[in-house]
Amino acid sequence: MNDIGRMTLHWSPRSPYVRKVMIAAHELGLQDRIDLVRTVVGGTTPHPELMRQNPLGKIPTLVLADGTIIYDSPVVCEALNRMAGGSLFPADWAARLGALRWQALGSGMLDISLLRLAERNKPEPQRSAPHEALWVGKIGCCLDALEGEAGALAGTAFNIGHVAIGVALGYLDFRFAADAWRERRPKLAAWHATFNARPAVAANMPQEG
Ligand SMILES: N[C@@H](CCC(=O)N[C@@H](CS)C(=O)NCC(=O)O)C(=O)O
Repeated sequence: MNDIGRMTLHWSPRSPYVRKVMIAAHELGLQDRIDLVRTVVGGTTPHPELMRQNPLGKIPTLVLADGTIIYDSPVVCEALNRMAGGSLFPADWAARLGALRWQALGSGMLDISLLRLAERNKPEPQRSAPHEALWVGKIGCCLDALEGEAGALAGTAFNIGHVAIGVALGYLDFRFAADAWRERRPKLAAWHATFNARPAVAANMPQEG
């Protein structure tokens, strides 16, 4: 690990995708190798400086010690895992496929939640009730599927899928607490409590600001 040097992460305490990366870095013992740069994105204001490094203008964007720039959160997490020789991305193909599917499910839930948040922030007359209903229905469907997989989540070695799903559920708590997703999903709620108890997770709770 000695040749990793110092890395720079475009960071925000509000971004759930950044939170994925921060939790992965802590799980892998790399958090002290990363300098955080508070980077404000979103809305309609472009960020030319960030876009020179990542033309998508999105965070997380990680700059390695040698200047190599990597994004998005799945790629950054896999790169960190490889640097640390970790097991967040299992070597065994079947285990890896399961971890990647859970990661996709968690990331997809975040994608929907961010669309929903943007819609909620629009003036009332511009909001689309059919979209809100579609997104609420999809998130409900994901939660019900995860309630059915809670035993597998609890019984599988901790991997990037757990990080993504735990962060997606945490984002519902952060932005959509009124949804009360734990109602009717006791097994998933119990698994999420074990997730929140991990030091890497507790050290990286979402925050305004
Ligand atoms: N698929 C990307 C999504 C990253 C993303 O959308 N980040 C948001 C912040 S939470 C962002 O940068 N939004 C700015 C924009 O879309 O212009 C990932 O997993 O890293």
